[in-house]
Amino acid sequence: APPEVKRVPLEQKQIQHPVGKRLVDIALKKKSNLIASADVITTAELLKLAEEVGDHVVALKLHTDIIKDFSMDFIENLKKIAKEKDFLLFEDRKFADIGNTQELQYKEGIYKIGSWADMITSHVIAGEESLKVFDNVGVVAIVEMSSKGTLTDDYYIGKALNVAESAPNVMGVVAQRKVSDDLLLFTPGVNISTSGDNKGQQYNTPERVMRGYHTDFMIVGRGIYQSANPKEVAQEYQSLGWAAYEASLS
Ligand code: BMP
Repeated sequence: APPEVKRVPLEQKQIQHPVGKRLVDIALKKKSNLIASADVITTAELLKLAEEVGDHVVALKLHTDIIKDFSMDFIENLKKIAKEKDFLLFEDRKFADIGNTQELQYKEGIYKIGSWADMITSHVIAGEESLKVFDNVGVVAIVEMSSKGTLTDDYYIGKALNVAESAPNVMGVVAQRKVSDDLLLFTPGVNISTSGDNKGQQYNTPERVMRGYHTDFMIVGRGIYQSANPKEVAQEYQSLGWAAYEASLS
């Protein structure tokens, strides 16, 4: 068997991006590598979830375009909770267009993502220059997806990583493997009670993503927001994730 690669502890990582540094500081302070994905469709549900899981997460990931009653007042309320409970707002917009269009999608429309998000996701399919439009935010580049049959094969991942590593506003990548020493790694597709859904999602355990992939942050959606007690379950994921991270250091 090949020798085990040692993982670099979070506090020793050479993070360049200010939002990356903030995220790592929150993680070390809270002893959490958990990001909850709040894929609910009303602002009331979302604010309730934010209150319930806020103490246990480093960031709350959103898909604002699925919310029926989105408003800037809602964002103001969410920002208050984020400030009080110390977590970042992460809009999972997965931009995938030319720079000019992405800029409009980022700054304009109903959501005005650029005015409130701490972090956003973007595909890198349109090349490095397309990412320049994302200012005052931490960009998390999608280099590999969790779903069955994804087109993100080794060749794509290598090319996508080159783009991500050369763009200064990229703070991390989404992937299902250890890909980069310099960028933070985010891994969705984490669930302790099921191995997938019937729409192509594939799940791993916190143990697997922390010890096997050396991921920095695990992203949990339905495992938390569809549970009977999101607060308790978020706390459970937090403990499992942090214990697995600590175990992966030795
Ligand atoms: P769930 O844990 O309910 O399967 O949710 C996973 C979340 O992570 C969703 O919001 C999805 O959009 C996102 N995601 C993913 O599942 N796989 C990826 O490769 C990239 C993602 O952003």
